[in-house]
Amino acid sequence: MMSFSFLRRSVPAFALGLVLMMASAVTAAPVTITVTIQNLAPVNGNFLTPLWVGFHNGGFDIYNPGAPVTPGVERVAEDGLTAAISSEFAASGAGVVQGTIMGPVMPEIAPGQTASMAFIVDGSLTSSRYFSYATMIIPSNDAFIANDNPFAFPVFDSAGNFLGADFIVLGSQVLDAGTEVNDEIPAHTAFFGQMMPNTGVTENGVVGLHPGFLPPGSGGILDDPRFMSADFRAPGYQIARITVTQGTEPIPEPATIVLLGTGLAGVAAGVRQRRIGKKDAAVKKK
Ligand SMILES: [Ca+2]
Ligand SMILES: [Ca+2]
Repeated sequence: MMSFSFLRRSVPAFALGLVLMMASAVTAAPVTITVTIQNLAPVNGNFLTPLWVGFHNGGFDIYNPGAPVTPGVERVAEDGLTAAISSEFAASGAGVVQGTIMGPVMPEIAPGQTASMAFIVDGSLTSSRYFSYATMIIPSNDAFIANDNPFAFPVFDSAGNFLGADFIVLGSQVLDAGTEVNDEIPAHTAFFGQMMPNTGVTENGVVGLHPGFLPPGSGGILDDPRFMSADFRAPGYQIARITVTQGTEPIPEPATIVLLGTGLAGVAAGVRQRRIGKKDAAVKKK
């Protein structure tokens, strides 16, 4: 009898616990976030291939300095192709949300151009807590940028609050995948005359900082007028700014900030809400 009354008394408490759990699940609803990449190279500088990005639990490590790359990273670094790294990401089980962000005009992202894509992620899931990226520097044999440390960019904290990211990748951080010899022969060099992917002299090397392009006068990339300013080893050379922001808008533009400061915030917020509402239905390529 005692046990029955105990049960009767504990039921409301248990039910309350359930309600609270459901309430917290509602607060941690999926949110829309936008990844934006801006090519910061000067005119006649480096282009970038479509940017691969993924959200994960910290268990997806793109590369390690001094070690050979995976086939997926080789395809990014040599040809800017992301299908293989996407498969590796999916197979890792570290995350479920990923994408490839194309340039606004052509797949490549030209100097000065900005490209972005919206994603729906649930920050309450550890599987969406960290952000990683990889893209190829073109033209090049196998130059790329990507984060070494999978925990480098927590875009949500442990409670699921959005943190975002905003960082600049410098030319001094460009990597050599160690998979293709840097001969800069046009027929071997992506975006420089190479007609087929996976062509070039195999290097059988490991990932390390890129030594830079062949010096001007040696018939390499820097001797092509289209890429005369592509020496990313030049002091202060910036490759890209990458941001992860909440909502479907990329980096706030100066005009938006002025608007917010002059009391038109309500109008701006209304416009923003409508846009978000529209894009939630089919969030993908912006
Ligand atoms: Ca690593
Ligand atoms: Ca190389």
